[in-house]
Amino acid sequence: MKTFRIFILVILFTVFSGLSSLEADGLPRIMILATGGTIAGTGTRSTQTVGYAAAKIGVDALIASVPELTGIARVSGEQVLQLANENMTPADWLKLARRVNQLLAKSDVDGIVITHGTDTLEESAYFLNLTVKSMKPVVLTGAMRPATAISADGPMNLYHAVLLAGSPSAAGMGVLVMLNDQISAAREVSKTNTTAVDTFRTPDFGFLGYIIDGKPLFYRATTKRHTATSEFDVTNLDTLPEVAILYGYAGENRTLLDAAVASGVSGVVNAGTGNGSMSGRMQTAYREARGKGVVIVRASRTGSGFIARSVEAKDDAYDFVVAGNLNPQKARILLMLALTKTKDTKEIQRMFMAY
Ligand code: DAS
Repeated sequence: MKTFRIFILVILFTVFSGLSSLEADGLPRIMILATGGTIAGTGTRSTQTVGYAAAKIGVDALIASVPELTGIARVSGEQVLQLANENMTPADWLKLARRVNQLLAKSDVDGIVITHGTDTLEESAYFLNLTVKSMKPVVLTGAMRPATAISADGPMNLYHAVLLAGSPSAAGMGVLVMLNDQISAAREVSKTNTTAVDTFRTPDFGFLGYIIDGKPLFYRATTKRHTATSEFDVTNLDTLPEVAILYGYAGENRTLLDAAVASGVSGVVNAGTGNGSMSGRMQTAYREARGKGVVIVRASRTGSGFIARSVEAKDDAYDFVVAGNLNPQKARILLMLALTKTKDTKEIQRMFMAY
């Protein structure tokens, strides 16, 4: 009996001392999911900042290149994709969303960092903002200079992203984008410059906060629904409805719209001129497309501002939806997800105001 008691005590001691050594450092456990992009890119010389090869370095090498990470988090990595991210597809978004949801459901994962190419980073970020079912931090980061460049921006961006993903202040803020010391909301941020390191901007509202000397400082939050309060669920989806974006311009003709409709798209986002305006000729074409069951969303090519209903087009009469202040590429994502739930344009318009 005595031996048995000692045995139990030894087991309990082993378990608890094991647990306490696991948690003794108090560091958040952050999973880094790598998808490629310039942050994992290599050039042939240290001064090369264009024309390099994206998506060459694996996640372990990325983590190893920032040894300072061991001081702020217990980090592990997973190579989910390895692409120049202009090759990202909706199937990749679904894969990423599923993996993020699986990982965040685990009690030993406190936050996620996704390393991503900057070209489509805002699209993946907004897709995850609408489909991740957790309040735990999810942070996307990338780089404008390849890992081999003098003054590469990737290592500091990765360090800041891990810091942010491990910070309680980032919980419940929606999916975040962390580059160039600035914290931005997935819904609002957009790549605005082809090569500059300060390319990620939020027209109209500005960024949410920044990291100063290792501390995330938030100054505002987005008021739109996201993550844990989102009604969209992609758990059982293998594909998303096809939605095209068509760019408006002076003298536009209907050829591309007709081709999109003939190809069987479920929706079209018009990146319209100004306040989402369309010529009389294009209004007729879009109205006819709507008559064939295609959902039409009016957005703007201007890069900022709100599309008002029934101002530049007869939205009520023609049964169009307006994008609010979502840019066309984000309006497309919301429409794709909306169409997984409904074809009712009043419902879809409600979603455009809520998200
Ligand atoms: N082509 C880009 C991409 O992978 C490069 C980048 O990451 O900035 O998205």
